[in-house]
Amino acid sequence: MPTWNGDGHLKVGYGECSIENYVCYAVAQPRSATLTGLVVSLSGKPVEGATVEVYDYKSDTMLASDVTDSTGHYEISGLTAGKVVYQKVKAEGYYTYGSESFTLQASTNKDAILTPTNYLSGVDVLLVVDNDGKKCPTYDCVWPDEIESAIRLAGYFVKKWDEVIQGRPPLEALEDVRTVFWHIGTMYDGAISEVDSRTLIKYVSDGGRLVLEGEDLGRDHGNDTFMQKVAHANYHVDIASGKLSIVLPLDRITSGLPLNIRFEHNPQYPDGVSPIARAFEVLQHESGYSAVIGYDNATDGGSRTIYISFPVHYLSKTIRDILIANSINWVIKRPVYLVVRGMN
Ligand SMILES: [Ca+2]
Ligand SMILES: [Ca+2]
Repeated sequence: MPTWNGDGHLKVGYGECSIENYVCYAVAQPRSATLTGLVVSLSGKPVEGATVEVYDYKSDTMLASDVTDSTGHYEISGLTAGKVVYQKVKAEGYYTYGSESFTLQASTNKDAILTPTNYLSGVDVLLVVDNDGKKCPTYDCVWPDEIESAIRLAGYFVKKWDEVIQGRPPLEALEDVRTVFWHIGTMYDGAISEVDSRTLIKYVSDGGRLVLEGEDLGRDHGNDTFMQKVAHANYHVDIASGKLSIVLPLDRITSGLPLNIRFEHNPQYPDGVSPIARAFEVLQHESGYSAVIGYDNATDGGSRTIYISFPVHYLSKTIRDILIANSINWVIKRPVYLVVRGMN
C-alpha cells in the first residue's frame, strides 16, 4: 500500500515515486457527429430506399440507421464523434454492403457501392481481392489478373470482388458460389480485418470451401482465432526463406508440380507457419516451415481449405497455374476422372 511522504513523494515498498509530473485531465463532453453519403449500384445508378446502418465496431451493435432518398443520399445525425464504427447498407436485389471501420468526425461522408445479387449468377469461384490493408510494400500488392486467368484456365467461371470498390463481401456472397479464393498478396496490417475475419470464420464453420493466399496473414494475426479456425495454422516467422519442396508427392494438390520448386522471384516476407491438429503440410520452405497447408473436414460435411503463406505472384506462371488449379479442384472436390463421352 503506497503511503504519502508529505513532500510530494509516494512511498511504495522500499522505493519512492514522484507525483510532481502527474496532470489531471478534465473529461471532455462528447461531441456529436453526423454521417452522410451517397449509395449507388455497381453500375453507378443511385439506389433509393437502401437502409444504411451504423454499427459500433467493437461490440458489433447497431447505433443508428437511415433510408436513402430518391437521389441515393442518406444522413444520420446524433452520433458521437471519436467513436469507431462501420457501416452496412442493405437494399432489395443487392448484397449487403459492409464498410471497413472508421472513426466518426463531427461530419463524416461515406459513400457505398452496392453489388447486385445477379453479379454472382452461375459463378463457380469468387476471387476476393483483399486490397484494403493499411500497408503495402513499395511494389505492387495484389495481382488478381494472374489468379483470375489461372482459375479460368482450370475451367471455372470466376468473378472478382474488389474490397476497395465493393466493400467487404458478406457471408451470403461467399455462400452463393462453389468456392472462394481470397487473395491478399503482399498487403499487410489489417488486410483480413475484424469484419473479414468474422465473415471467414463463419464461412469455414458453415462448411465453406476456401483458398487463402497472402504472405503476412500470420504476421498480422499471430495465433488468433482466425489463424486457428480459417488458416488452420500456427504462425512462427515473418520471413521463411528458401525454395519450396513437396511434402505430399502423390497428392492431388501437388499433382503435376516438380518435387522442388524455385520461386521465379524471391518473395521478401513469406510467413513461416505449421499445421494445427487435423491440418496437414503440402509444401515446405527450405527453412523447414510450412508454405502451404491443407485442411479437410469434408467427410463430416465440413469445410476444405488451402492456405498459401506466400504470394503466388512470385512463382513462374506454369507453376502458379498448376498450384491454383489443383487447389481449387481439391477444395471443390472435383472428380478425378471426367465423364467419358460418347459411351451411349
Ligand atoms: Ca480486407
Ligand atoms: Ca511475412
